[in-house]
This record gives sequence, structure tokens and C-alpha cells, in this order.
Amino acid sequence: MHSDDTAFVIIDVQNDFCSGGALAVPGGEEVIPRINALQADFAVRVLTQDWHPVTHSSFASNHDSGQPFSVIEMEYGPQVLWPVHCVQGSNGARFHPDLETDPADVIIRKGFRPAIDSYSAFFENDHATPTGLEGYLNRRGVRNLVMAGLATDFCVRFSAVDAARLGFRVTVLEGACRAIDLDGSLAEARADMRAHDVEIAP
Ligand code: VGL
Ligand code: ZN
Repeated sequence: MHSDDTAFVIIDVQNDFCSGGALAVPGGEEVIPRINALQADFAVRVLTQDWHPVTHSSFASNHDSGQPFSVIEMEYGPQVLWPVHCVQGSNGARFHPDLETDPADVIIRKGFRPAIDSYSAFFENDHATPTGLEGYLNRRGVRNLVMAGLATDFCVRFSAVDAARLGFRVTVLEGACRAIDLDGSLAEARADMRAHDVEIAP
């Protein structure tokens, strides 16, 4: 059992990020058994859920010339255009059926504003609009975070780096994550996490 001030943050283990999903991360569902087994070791458990309106600006289909996996410039910076995924209320947006969700204390939904994407569990991609998770964790006295889930190089990376910037001590369980690995994004994610003192554990 970890100390009471340590939370397990489980990122986006949803159908669309697993095999057969709209934005399947290779081996996505392989993280589930370990994540399920670890949950009992934590006093605080957080789930995040990517949760987009069908009009979302990160969807390639909502841009005239946007191809999936191309990058465009948004007001808040570069944005990868994704296939339609994790649409609010759809089966793809549901947690994978094998993920144990009953132990969760809180579920943070993100990416619900049409005009802005949100990889991080803490801030949307403008790095300014908060999701509220920081306040939740602070009010519960949490200082340390252990993270796992999907995808290593997008939502896990930005959640871990934001958390470290906010002053949490962060460990990413890389073996309980899987990556999209788009144009070197996994190597970049590892370097970014290390540069922000995120511990990368197996
Ligand atoms: C994610 C791309 C788009 C993720 C979410 O969970 O890593 N990636 N939306
Ligand atoms: Zn998304």
C-alpha cells in the first residue's frame, strides 16, 4: 500500500484507444491487467476519459483539407489532427470493459470544448484552461502521482509533465502504458518527461 498522499492516475483506457478502436494504440488493452491489479495499492484513484463532441476541432474530418495524423497550427499552437475518436456517449468513448472502474474516486473528462484539445489531465492544450484535477488532488492532500495508461507519448506525457510542473512528484509506469509513436513522439515524450524530473519506471 502506498502512502495516503499518493494517487494512481489511469489515463484514457477507452475502447477507441484499444484494438479495434478508432485511434487504436498498438497493444493498448495489454495495460489493463496490471492496472487492475495495482489499483488496490492506492488510497486515491483517478480515471481520465477523453470526451469529445462530434464537432471537435482535433478531428481531421472537421477541417477542409486535414488528413488524419497531419499537424495544423491552432491559436494555441500546433495540433495533430486525429481520426474521429472518443465521441461523447459513443461506445468508443467508454472505458474498456475489462478495466475495473468501480474503485475510481473520480473520473476527469477532458477535451469537451469544441475549440480546444486536451491531452493533459490538468490543462487543455492552451496550457492554461484547467480541468480541475489539480484542485481535487490538492484538497485531498495528494503530493505523489503514479501514472499509467494511453497513450505514453500524448495524454500520459502531457499529464505527467504538467503534474511535475505543478509540484507533484510523478512516476510513470512505462510498462503499463502504450504509445502511438508518431514521427518520433515517443522519444520526445521520454526526453520531455525526464527533463521535468518525471521518474520513468518499468
Ligand atoms: C489521446 C490523441 C488524441 C491520448 C487523446 O489519450 O493519448 N491521443 N486524444
Ligand atoms: Zn482525443
